[in-house]
Amino acid sequence: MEQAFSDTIAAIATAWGEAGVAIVRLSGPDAVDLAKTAVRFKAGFPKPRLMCLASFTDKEGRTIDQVLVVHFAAPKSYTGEDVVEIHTHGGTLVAQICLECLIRGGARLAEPGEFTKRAFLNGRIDLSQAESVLGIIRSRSEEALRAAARTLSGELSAFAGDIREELLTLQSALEVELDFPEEGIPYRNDEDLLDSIATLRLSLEDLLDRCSAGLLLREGIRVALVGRPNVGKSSLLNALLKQARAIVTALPGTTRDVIEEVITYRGIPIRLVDTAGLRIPSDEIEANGIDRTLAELRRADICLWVLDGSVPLDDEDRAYIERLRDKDHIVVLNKSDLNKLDSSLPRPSAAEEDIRAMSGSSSVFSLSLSLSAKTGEGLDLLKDSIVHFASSSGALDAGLNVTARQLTEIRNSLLALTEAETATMEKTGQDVVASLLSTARECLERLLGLTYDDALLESIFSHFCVGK
Ligand SMILES: Nc1nc2c(ncn2[C@@H]2O[C@H](COP(=O)(O)OP(=O)(O)OP(=O)(O)O)[C@@H](O)[C@H]2O)c(=O)[nH]1
Ligand SMILES: [Mg+2]
Repeated sequence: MEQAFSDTIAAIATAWGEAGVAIVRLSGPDAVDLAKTAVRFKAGFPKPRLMCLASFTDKEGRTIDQVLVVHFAAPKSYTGEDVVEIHTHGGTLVAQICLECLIRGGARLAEPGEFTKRAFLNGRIDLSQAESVLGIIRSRSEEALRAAARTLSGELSAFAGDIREELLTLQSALEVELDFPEEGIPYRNDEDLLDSIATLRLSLEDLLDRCSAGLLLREGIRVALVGRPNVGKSSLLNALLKQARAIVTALPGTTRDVIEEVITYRGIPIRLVDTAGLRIPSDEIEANGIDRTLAELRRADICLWVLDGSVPLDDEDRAYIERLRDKDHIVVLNKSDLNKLDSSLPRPSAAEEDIRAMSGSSSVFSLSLSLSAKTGEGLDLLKDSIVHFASSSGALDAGLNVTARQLTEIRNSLLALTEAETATMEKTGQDVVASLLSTARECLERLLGLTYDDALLESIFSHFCVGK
């Protein structure tokens, strides 16, 4: 895979705006020569990996800035090529002048992600590691960052690489048998084959779980606040955000559209989605809002079914809760403060028991708790429960940060492997099984970037920023 590029690329690697330093990065065969034309060193060009003070001068030789320069000699650099970084003072003006000077000298302005693309094409990292660099840049929470770091360190590649090798071994064994049936006893009997495929399927399912968990950490746990009008969904959103984001009134049907905001709790992003209350709509706008609520309910990782806990449940409440049976959910009994004021109202614990008896099949996350959006009582418990939900899916310690593309490849690989398992069970024929194993393997090869085309690289690296 080793590739040598003849041109040298340059870009500002730091963000625009006022800052202590800005970094101009060069990579390619002329990186050192180009740096020498732009900056002057008192004691010669620095040894690799040693930072050295230098002056950056304009066309007339006047000093513009004191800079620090570091050289990473090929192949021990991010890109595998000669890399030179010039650290100027920030904001961006000096860095911009320095970059223009390097371009005049013959460097080419780097495209988005081109440094990382070179790292990949020069065999320094594989494609899944390259994509996890993007995950690190985009992480908005510590847990997501840790998941991206695990992927960058090669955990995903090692895991998927092992499964790919085993698929290859299995497929070759089957193909040998198909090509040379006269060679005697079949290499494997169907039970052995089925065992091997099932083991691989379990590994792949495990990988998919870890990657789904990683995606959860990066995108945030999607939490839909759903319920009948006036139960306090928007009040709960505002209380969790600690700001009056959504309009709250005593009139049922206040919220018409979907409102989405993110909070971070214990290092985990939680994406809160407030929705229009569910009821028979009174006009077209509300009907539209309710359609969106139902879509959000399907899309969410977990649903907060909000109830007014100060009034007894009625049949409509029961019917709604029944429908939540197969969705991960927390039943929130809001307005607990009112119960304390009026002791004649039903005790919340009684309602909780009622709900516990009704909601949740054994395969979903199901919980009920009472709280008050008004006083804030019980909010921490709610946030802890959401995080608990995330950790029960294994997200926190083992999550791997993947892109949607990578997740699709893993899903497709699993799909092909499951079909191979069925085909083996139904004795459809070893040629069909071999071809399905091959499809499963190819998905993993695209995941790892063992096979790729320009369009794929373009679609991956165009999401990067310039200078990375
Ligand atoms: N006492 C008390 N009142 C609350 C609480 N939460 C909300 N309310 C009140 O309940 C009413 C409805 O609150 P909203 O937050 O607008 O309810 P909603 O579920 O978003 O209603 P829709 O948008 O119409 O579906 C308002 O008058 C709130 O002040 C609570 O915890 N305690
Ligand atoms: Mg509302």
